[in-house]
Order: sequence, then structure tokens, then C-alpha cells
Amino acid sequence: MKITEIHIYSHALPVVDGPYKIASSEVFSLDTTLVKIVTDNGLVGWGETCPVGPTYQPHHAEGARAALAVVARGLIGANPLQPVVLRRTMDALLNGHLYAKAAIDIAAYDVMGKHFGMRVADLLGGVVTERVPSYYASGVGEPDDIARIAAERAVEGYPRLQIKVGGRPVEIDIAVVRKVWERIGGKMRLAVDGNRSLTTRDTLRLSRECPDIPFILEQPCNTLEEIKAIRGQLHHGVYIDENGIDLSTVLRAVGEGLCDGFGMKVTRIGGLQQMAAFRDVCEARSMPHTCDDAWGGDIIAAACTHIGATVLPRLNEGIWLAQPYIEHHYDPENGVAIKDGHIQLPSGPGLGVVPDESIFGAPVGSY
Ligand code: 0XW
Ligand code: MG
Repeated sequence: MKITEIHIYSHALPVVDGPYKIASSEVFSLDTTLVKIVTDNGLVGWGETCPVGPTYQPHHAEGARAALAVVARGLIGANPLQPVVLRRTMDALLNGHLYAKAAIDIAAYDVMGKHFGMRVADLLGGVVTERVPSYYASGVGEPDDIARIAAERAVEGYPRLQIKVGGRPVEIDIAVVRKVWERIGGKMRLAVDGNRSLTTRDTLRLSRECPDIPFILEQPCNTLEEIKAIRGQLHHGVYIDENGIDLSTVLRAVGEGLCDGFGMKVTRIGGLQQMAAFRDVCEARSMPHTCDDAWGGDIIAAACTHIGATVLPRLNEGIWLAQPYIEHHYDPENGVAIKDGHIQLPSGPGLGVVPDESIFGAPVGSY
């Protein structure tokens, strides 16, 4: 099979009840990039990549499209059934930019699933659950508001809550964490995500002043070096998110014992093929992890859910979706959604999501 056409689309996703506030930024609307690949036997596959603004990671929407423009022409004639060869072909055309290449990888898995009549989760190793656990991420907020949101999400059935902190005096963050714990206790597993914003001093304080609360600290500081410097003094486990930029860095973090788990993004690590390798490394060292992305609509939601459905339940920290912040589904029938804190794995072949492409308008690039 050969790729005969690649089309790139840009689409605005306004944030419902926005802005969404994390330590580094407030976002009101996200610019997502969709990729459609067409094959010589008439199959169509979709991919997506959507940075949550330009400061969360060194990724941005226009950057994704510029990178895709560099690789797309060289992929005409490539075989979408060979994701490893496809990745090497892209690496030979452009160094880095994994978050852009990931959209091609996801589209190739969609084609592959349609070709073999299989779901992407089965191509990635096999489904362990049709009802994939999600988790809720609060924005950065005041103690009473976040405690109320936590109580509501616990009732809804979310197994896990991620409390966003940072970008303000650490005393407020400590008060938020304490209020949430008073309100929900052990009803949900807890992560406290600094999104790189905390100093080592404030991270130590947060941990020392909450030794009785069983949360994990997600990406508290900006660099692995800062985390390494204080890790031995913390009362809490540490997960790496933004610093987990590729498989090699994941191997370093695991090998040097820098963390106890990961918040992982499908696009940051380069797509589903690399995500499956990441999942297997984590399983080999009993590292819990998420299977998320930074933002995006039904295509990225489906990709995250398919890989999430293959993760060993005891290591699965959940699949975060932007869906609660997005007004519409690309696929009105099979759109991916969180219900009772869980996501039903799509049942159709490939990603199981067929977007109504008329909502994306004309492609911004065609190859
Ligand atoms: C909660 N998320 C998965 C969504 C936002 O884009 C940030 C991210 C994280 O954990 O950092
Ligand atoms: Mg995070």
C-alpha cells in the first residue's frame, strides 16, 4: 500500500467556560492541526496534534504545520502499514519535531486498522479494558473552588484528580491541596501538577507541609536536574511530564531513578508506535503512567484511548481528554467522550472515529 495524498488542516477549538489556566499560561482557544492521508487503495486515515498554547512545551501550532510541510512531500509513496519505517523516513527528512510527526503516525495507524479490519488498540498489542479510566485536571484555582470541583468529580466516578498548582505563592497551593484532601480524602488518587513552575524550595515546602496526603508530584520543577537535586528529600513520589521529551530521556529518567512514573503525551513522544515502546519500558520497570495529550479533539482523544486501553490496569494512571472543554465532536456519532470518569473504547476499525471533514474547511496544505 502507498500513501498518495496528504492534506493538512487547521481548526480552532474554543475553550468551553474558558480560560483553562495552568501555571505557565491561560488559554482561551486552541489551534489544532489535522492530517488526512489517502492511500492508493482508497483508504483514508486521520491524525491530529494540538499543543496547549505555545509555552506549555517547546511546541506550537504553526510549528507543527511547518514541520509537516517539510516531511509530507517525502512521504508520498511510503507504506502506511510500516510505522517503524515511516518514522525512520520522517527522521531522515527532518530532525526532531516529534509532536508534528506524531500526527502522521496516528493517521497511519488509522489506515492500518481500516485495512486489516482491526481497532488501533488491537494493533498496539491488545485491549485489556473497553472502559478506559480517565482523570480530571483542575485548572489553577482557589482552595474552595478546587475542593468543590474535586467533590463533584469524585461523585461522577473519576478515579483520579490532578490538581494544578504554581505561578503564585506556594502557601495558596498548599491550602488548595489540604482543602481537597479534607473534602474528598481517599475517594480519588491525587496528583499535584506544577507544570514546571515551582522552585526546588517551594516543591520541598509543598511536600514537607503535606506529608500525610498521598499525592504524587507531577513535573514540579522546570528541569530534570532540579528534580534530581531534591528527590531524596521529598515525601512524595515524582512523575515526569514535560521533561519526558523522547524515549531516550524516558530511559534516562527510569535508569537514574529520577521518577516513580510519568504523565505522558502521545504526540510529544512521537506518536502511537513510540508510545507503545514507552508503555513497554514502563511495564518492565513497573512505572505507572498516563496516556494523554496536551489538547485536541476526537482524533487525538481516540488515539490516547486506544493506547490507554492496552496498558496494564495497575500501571494505568488514566487518559486525560480535552473533550469536556470542547463544544462539538468531529464525529457526531462516534465522538470520544468521558462518562462517569471513564471512556468507552471506540468500536469501529482504525481509530473508530470518522470526522465530518467539512467542519475543517479547506486544507492549509496538500501534497
Ligand atoms: C492535564 N494535561 C494532561 C492537560 C493540559 O494540557 C496539561 C496536561 C498536564 O498534565 O500537564
Ligand atoms: Mg502534567
